[in-house]
Amino acid sequence: MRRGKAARERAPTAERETQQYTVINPATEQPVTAVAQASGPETDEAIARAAAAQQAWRDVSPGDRGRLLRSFAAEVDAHIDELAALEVAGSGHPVGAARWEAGQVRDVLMYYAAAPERLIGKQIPVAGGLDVTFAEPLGVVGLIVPWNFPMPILSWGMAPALAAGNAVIAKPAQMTPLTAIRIGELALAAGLPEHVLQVLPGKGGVVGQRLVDHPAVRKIVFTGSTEVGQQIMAGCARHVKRVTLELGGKSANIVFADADIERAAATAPYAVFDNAGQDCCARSRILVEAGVLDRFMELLEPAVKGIRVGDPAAEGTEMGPLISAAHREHVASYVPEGAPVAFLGSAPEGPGFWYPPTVLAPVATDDRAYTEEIFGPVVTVTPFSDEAEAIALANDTPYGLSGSIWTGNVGRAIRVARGVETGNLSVNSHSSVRYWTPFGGFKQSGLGRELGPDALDAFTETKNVFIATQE
Ligand code: TAP
Repeated sequence: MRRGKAARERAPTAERETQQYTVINPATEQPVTAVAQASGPETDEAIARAAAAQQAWRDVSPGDRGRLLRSFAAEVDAHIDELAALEVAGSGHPVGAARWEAGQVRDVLMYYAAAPERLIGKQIPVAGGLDVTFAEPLGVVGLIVPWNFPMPILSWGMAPALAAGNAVIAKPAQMTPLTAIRIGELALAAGLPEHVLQVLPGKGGVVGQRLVDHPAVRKIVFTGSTEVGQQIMAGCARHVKRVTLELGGKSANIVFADADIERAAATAPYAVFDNAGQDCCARSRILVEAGVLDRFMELLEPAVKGIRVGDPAAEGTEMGPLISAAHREHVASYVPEGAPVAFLGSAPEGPGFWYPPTVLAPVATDDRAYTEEIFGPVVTVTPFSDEAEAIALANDTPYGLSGSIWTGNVGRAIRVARGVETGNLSVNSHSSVRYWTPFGGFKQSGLGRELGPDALDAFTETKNVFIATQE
């Protein structure tokens, strides 16, 4: 339908009408608070403010930039319990996990607070002059953050981007904006100049899309689904905009017969049901060497049934609810009537988007529960016959984000670790994210790396300058 002149003239006002989004507590289904959603024009204004603020921020001396980031970390540290309570209410994370997540924001800020004084260039020998390189900030960086780990994922982009002298606009997920909004306030309380970090709640298709489309935003850091990540990459291509993508996963937990089977079985549930399985690193395909499958399943059952699922505000709770009713429906679609449920953990009755830890076995390798990222507490168990088959099964996915290898044989651990096409592996452990080591995916799990000593490279451009010494 064609719109008349009057309608076109009214459009800017209509677009500015403040929309509200009501955040729901996933454990109670009760509203927590309503959050104003930024419009397209408001996003443009925020980008303009960020671009202006960045000009001054890049000139703040390295020592002062580091000091301000350390103050920011101290503010976060002083508000760990408050941030954790917000994440419990707004995202349903167990309180112990939420405290750890807020602590991660502090730690990531502290780690990158040491970076401004260490943004060291090179002096390269050349004839007739001096050749030096500078690590220049990009300008305005847009962070598009998902709902599954609102605090850590925000900090992974925010801290190195700020340390390198960029201004940041962070768009939290619509469902989980509360901790990001508070972290934005803490930055100001710590003395960060206004508009150097702006948190802009709003719809992905509005605020996120505008960050992608606006030429003054020089880089996008996106974490979320592979499908939206592909659209973002295509959008960034129009401006040759820098992009880091952290996308989905379907990682394997490979258990060999020579492993400590007791420990492998006792820890396997936590490698997939942490955050109710809403974790891109979830080891959601357990591959077990056929000779120890029965023993492994015997040991896995009590471990799964022992997971403490319940009120996320209660100390000791290990697993909370899913994020929303729609997401629970999506997760449940992978366990249709007649699905091969080997055993279930517990889940509370009554309000809340609860879903019990669920183990499916045996599952055909073309079943969608085996091939697709479920992002919920559902895991499949599949036997394999030898090392080559284990590697082939682990790699039989478009994803490649994380994974675990359980074996008592060092040579095998190294061979399999080199053979599995994935960005983050752990041997006889399920650890994957440490802020001082690189994190990111192979294949359709993403592009680029976050965290670790090299993250600043993703937020700077190398400038080469030659200075003639001849008269
Ligand atoms: P996405 O739709 O990918 O959302 C992630 C972020 O992107 C959110 O902030 C979202 O905003 C924003 N977004 C959505 N459409 C956009 C667009 N066109 N332009 C710019 N930004 C946009 O993920 P989801 O719907 O939350 O979850 C869907 C599935 O993605 C999950 O089931 C899971 O499989 C996967 N997922 C993976 C991860 C990780 S860590 N890899 C994290 C979350 C989800 P809104 O909040 O407004 O939608």
